Amino acid sequence: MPTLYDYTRAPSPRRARILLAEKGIAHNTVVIDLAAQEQLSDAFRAINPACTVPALVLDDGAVLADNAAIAAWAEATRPEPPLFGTTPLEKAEVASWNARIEGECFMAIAEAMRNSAPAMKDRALPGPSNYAQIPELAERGRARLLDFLARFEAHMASRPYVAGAFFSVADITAGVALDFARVLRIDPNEGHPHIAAWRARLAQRPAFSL
Ligand SMILES: N[C@@H](CCC(=O)N[C@@H](CS)C(=O)NCC(=O)O)C(=O)O
Repeated sequence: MPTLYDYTRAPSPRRARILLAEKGIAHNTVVIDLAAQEQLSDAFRAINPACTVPALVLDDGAVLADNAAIAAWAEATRPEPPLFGTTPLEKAEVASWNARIEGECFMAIAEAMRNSAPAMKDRALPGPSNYAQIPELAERGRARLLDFLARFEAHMASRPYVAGAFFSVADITAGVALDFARVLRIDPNEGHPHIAAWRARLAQRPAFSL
C-alpha cells in the first residue's frame, strides 16, 4: 500500500487526500509536522528533497513528490472514475483550468498568506531555502485572488463543475484553494452565488470532508 506524507492543515496535501479518496486508492499516512518544520529534517529530505508535502511513496519505493505526479499516477493506475476528462476536448479543458487555478488562485492565496503571516517569516516560499517576506506581494496576492473570484464567478454561471458537466481534478484544486482562502479572511461565497452553489455541491462529496 502506498504511503502519503501529509499535513492536515495544509492545502496541498489535502488535494492529494481528496484525489486518492475519489479514486478509492487506499494508503498509509505519515504526518510531517510543518509547524515544527519537520519537512526540513534530514529524514524527510531523504524522501523528498523539495521538502514539501504531499509526497506519495509507492510499494516499489518510487517517490511521487508533488500533486501533479500523484494525480497522473492515480489516473493511470485507476482510470475509473476519470478525473482528467474523457474526450480530447474534456481533457484539454481540465488541463487548462487546473493550470489556471494553480497559477491564478492557489498561488495568489499562497502569495498573500506566506508574505504576511508572522509564522511564515523567512519562509515566504516552500522548499529547502529561506526567502524573506515581501509585504507588497501579500497585497498583490489578495488583489489577484479577488480578480480571480470575479472571473471564476462568471465562468461557473454556466456549468455545474469547473471543466463542464463532470467532476474533475480541477474541482479538487479549486475547491481546496477556495476553502483555504479562510486564512485570508476572504469568503469566496460572498457576492458570488454560482461559486457558492458549486462549493455546496463539492461539500456533499465524502472526500471533501477530508
Ligand atoms: N507543488 C507542490 C506544492 C506543495 C507545497 O507547497 N506544499 C506545502 C504545504 S501546502 C509545503 O510542503 N510547505 C512546506 C513549507 O512551507 O516549508 C504540490 O502541489 O505538490
